Amino acid sequence: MAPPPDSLPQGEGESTLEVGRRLFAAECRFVHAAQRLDQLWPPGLPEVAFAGRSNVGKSSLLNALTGRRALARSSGAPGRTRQLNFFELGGRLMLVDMPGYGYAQAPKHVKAEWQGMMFDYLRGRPTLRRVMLLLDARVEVKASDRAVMELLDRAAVTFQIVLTKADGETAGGVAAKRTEALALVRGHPAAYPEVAVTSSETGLGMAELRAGVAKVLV
Ligand SMILES: Nc1nc2c(ncn2[C@@H]2O[C@H](COP(=O)(O)OP(=O)(O)O)[C@@H](O)[C@H]2O)c(=O)[nH]1
Ligand SMILES: [Mg+2]
Repeated sequence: MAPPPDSLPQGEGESTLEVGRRLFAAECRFVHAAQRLDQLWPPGLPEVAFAGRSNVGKSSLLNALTGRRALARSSGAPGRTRQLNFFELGGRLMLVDMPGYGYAQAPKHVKAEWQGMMFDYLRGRPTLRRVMLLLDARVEVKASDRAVMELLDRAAVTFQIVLTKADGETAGGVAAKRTEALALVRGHPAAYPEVAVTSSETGLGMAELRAGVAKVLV
């Protein structure tokens, strides 16, 4: 039987890490930015969205995963990405950089607008295969993180917790955070049973995360 068109054939004996490496070695290009729901890219390729609080490291992680320094703009000023940015990877997959949530200093109506769009996207996107939910390894889990996990449970969208900025925390601190994240996973039916530990600065966990993203195509 022919494989479904978006499947990624795994050569005999090829490791999942190699499949991930190969997927991310393909060309990745920015295709679209949506400021509002009615501007979303038409659903087509399977999508993997990167969500998390403002400044958690979403854009940096996308850049590190794809090995491009400035594919997704990363900035020191939190709350600047207020759009859904769509990046096509190798004609197989869409990577979606989401606006951050939980940034307190934005004007209320602006926050409501872009968080409304984000929630609607997460709830209703037919092609959304997985959400990478980023949590800062150095910071406690916030109410807004829990709210998003509950929303993803209700929408039955599988999410994987990804700890970011592990380079900025002690090994013991990262281990404690991972244990906390694994406990969260057990409490959320939509959570994927693995927690990724990453650093966009050092490249820690990138090969594994590429493999994790590639798995949605199998
Ligand atoms: N130490 C460290 N800083 C990081 C890492 N990833 C991102 N940052 C910094 O965190 C800030 C926010 O990153 P950005 O990717 O723009 O976050 P976003 O708002 O979630 O897209 C920037 O100043 C980055 O340089 C990391 O792995 N380690
Ligand atoms: Mg960003």
